[in-house]
Amino acid sequence: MSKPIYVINGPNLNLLGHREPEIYGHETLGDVERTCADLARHHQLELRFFQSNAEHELIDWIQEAREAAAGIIINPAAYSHTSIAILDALRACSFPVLEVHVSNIHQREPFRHHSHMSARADGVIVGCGTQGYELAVLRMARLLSAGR
Ligand code: CA2
Repeated sequence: MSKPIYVINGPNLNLLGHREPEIYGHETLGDVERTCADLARHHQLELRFFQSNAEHELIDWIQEAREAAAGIIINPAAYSHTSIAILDALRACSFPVLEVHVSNIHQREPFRHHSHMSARADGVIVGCGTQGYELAVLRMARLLSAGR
């Protein structure tokens, strides 16, 4: 049995679809999980979805993924802009890491323009709405089938 892809979501993403739809759209994280799980299945991939508001939980899941997963898709949310600890955890992973942001962080406040995670990510998907997660699943399927 091949290893799953960990899809790790940071603080406040549990509010997706419930608040600020003009920025983040109407889909909930549950909707995203269902759509991506179906898409992943078509590509013979299995997903495990996670969300936490706590930085240490995100780090624990990344460390768990080093042994248990074939890759990580991560939206670290606001920790993207602040957390060297999450960057360090991702740097300890030797499989593909894809970073997703629902909104276009480059069109928003200057403090959102830089993500520490992008220094490690093998790809970054920004401003494609919640479809960004689907694009990341497709890219992960391609990277894994190419053996990268
Ligand atoms: O665009 C993204 O995906 C972000 O990672 C989302 C983060 C934000 O801090 C980043 O700068 C960009 C915020 C996630 C919070 O999501 C909410 C959803 C609905 C209502 C309130 C917050």
